[in-house]
This record gives sequence, structure tokens and C-alpha cells, in this order.
Amino acid sequence: MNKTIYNVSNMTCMGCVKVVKNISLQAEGVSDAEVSLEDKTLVLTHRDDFKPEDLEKELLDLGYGVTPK
Ligand SMILES: [Cu+2]
Repeated sequence: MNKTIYNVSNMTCMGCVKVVKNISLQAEGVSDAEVSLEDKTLVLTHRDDFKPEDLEKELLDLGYGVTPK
């Protein structure tokens, strides 16, 4: 398992946190997703073969930008 930390833009409330977390957990290869509203971060625990492009696009379509930290 690997960990990747992202900065997440446009999260404003706990509803955003829940959305980002749930979408992340549904991504292929992701086993855990910790989202912090205060730090504006997403910490993913994922397999080595996790491909972030689809997740990044899905979040972007909902208005959240993710940038590897
Ligand atoms: Cu919100």
C-alpha cells in the first residue's frame, strides 16, 4: 500500500468532506481516504497500481481540484 497526499481546493463544509471521501473510497485500488476540511487535504491509502486520473477528473467535475502535495 502507498500513501498519497493531495491538496484539495473548494471544500467549504462537512458535506464537501463527505463527498470527497465517498468518491475517493469508490476509486479502484483505494482502501482508505482521510479528508481534512481544516488542512484542505486528502490522504489516500492505495495499491501500487492505483491510477489517480479518473478520481481526479471525477472530483474536478464536482468542482474540487486535487493537486499532489
Ligand atoms: Cu460543502
